[in-house]
Amino acid sequence: APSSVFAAVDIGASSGRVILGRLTDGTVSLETVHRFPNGVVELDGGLRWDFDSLFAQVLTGLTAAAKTAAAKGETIASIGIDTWAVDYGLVNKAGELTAHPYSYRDERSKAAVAQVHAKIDQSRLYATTGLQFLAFNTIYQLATEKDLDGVQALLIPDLIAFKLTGQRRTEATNASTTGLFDAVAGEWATEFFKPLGLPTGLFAPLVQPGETIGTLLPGIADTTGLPADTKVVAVGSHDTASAVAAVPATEEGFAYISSGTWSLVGVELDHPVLDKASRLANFTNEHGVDGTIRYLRNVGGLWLLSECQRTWAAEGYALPLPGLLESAAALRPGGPVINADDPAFTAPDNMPHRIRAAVRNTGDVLPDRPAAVVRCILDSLAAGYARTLADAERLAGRSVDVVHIVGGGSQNQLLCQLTANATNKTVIAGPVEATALGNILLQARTAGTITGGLPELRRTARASTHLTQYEPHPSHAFHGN
Ligand code: LFR
Repeated sequence: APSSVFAAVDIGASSGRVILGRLTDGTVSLETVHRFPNGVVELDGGLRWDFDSLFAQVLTGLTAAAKTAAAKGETIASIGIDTWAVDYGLVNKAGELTAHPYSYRDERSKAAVAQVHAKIDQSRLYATTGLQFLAFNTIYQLATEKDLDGVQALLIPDLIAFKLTGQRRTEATNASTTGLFDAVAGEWATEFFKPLGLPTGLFAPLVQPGETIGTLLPGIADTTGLPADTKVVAVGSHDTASAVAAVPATEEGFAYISSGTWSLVGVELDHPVLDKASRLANFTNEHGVDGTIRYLRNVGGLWLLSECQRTWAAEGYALPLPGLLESAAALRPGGPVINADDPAFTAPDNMPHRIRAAVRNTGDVLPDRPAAVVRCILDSLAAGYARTLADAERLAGRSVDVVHIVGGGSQNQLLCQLTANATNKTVIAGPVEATALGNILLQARTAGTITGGLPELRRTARASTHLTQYEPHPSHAFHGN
């Protein structure tokens, strides 16, 4: 019988799930007990997350988890939570949300960028936080808030942990995406709070992955059927931190691409790179599990594709992904390529239209077929991955032998092959559920079920995953397998 079972609450920008993870003989098996759609909603004059329904989904998932475990005579040792980064909810003294949390896709923070940089020079921000510039970083979102007196900002996973346990904490990997976190000290960059008019106690105290946040509130235990002493444990609560912890690498010189709604492309380092070249290339030094640095850049992601599908469906064409990818794979290489991380693609809108316009701006034309749009997206992502990996090698003084693609994109054979071609490197694809796996691995180590550092966690990830290898064929079209 499996010795321990752990529950991962893993929510991405387009879907969420509650997954049970079991460790048997050095491998983890995952069982999804609840899956639900997620997405930004137009609410109270902005693009926001409907947090109340998200939290209701979390409770439904935990209830299913409790039931599944009980039916097998198992006890859930702990719960870990990871979601996308950057966004927060404001909570008052009574513990109530003062508004629906904004989404990073809302454009209000764009106008606050210049305001923030007028108070603190961008180069000074980078020298301390090492964070890539994105107009939606927490620091710019906070600059749009009118009244921060008497409230606390809880990042989305921390908000879920608070609702489950009553404990207010900020998990450190996600804190490193705020723009208010010192990348070297691993503490809040307190010197920036005053000039920006932010209360010093705006954020709750930091916790590290592996620390216990608390146990379930009585009402939560009642609702879900979980024992009241079930622990909520901090994991890499930034989904990308959990995904990188589960990269099944055994090689020294590996790079990773966490490919989902976004693509996070980079390497793992011991120390941040904070120099000017790094800032100008807009690389980030986010904190990973076990004091590592996730040295990476956000490249556009499969959001471009899912938004196209959404647009086509709204126009009356429901085009399922397998067929689209097959037609896209049949097209010749060398088609138009655009900058997949152009902020023009961030907000939800007519994506095929915006992609066509971007191609036109390069002086090229895009044939009027969905397959051509899809191929353009994938060629552009692969080109962006290759460029970013070359930058990472140069800026970090590293050489990369193998590229691991994890997350939803690892299932996209065309994208994986195009990436191998564009980078001229071996690509190893999998696991798909890297975020949930990283979440579970951290919990298992916290419980003492597995021991060791990231190399051991990664060996376990490798033993638990079916991997697919792609070799570069730079001059050939994609030959599907
Ligand atoms: C990926 C991710 C990225 C972050 C973006 C916005 O899901 O967490 O790492 O830059 O979403 O939060």
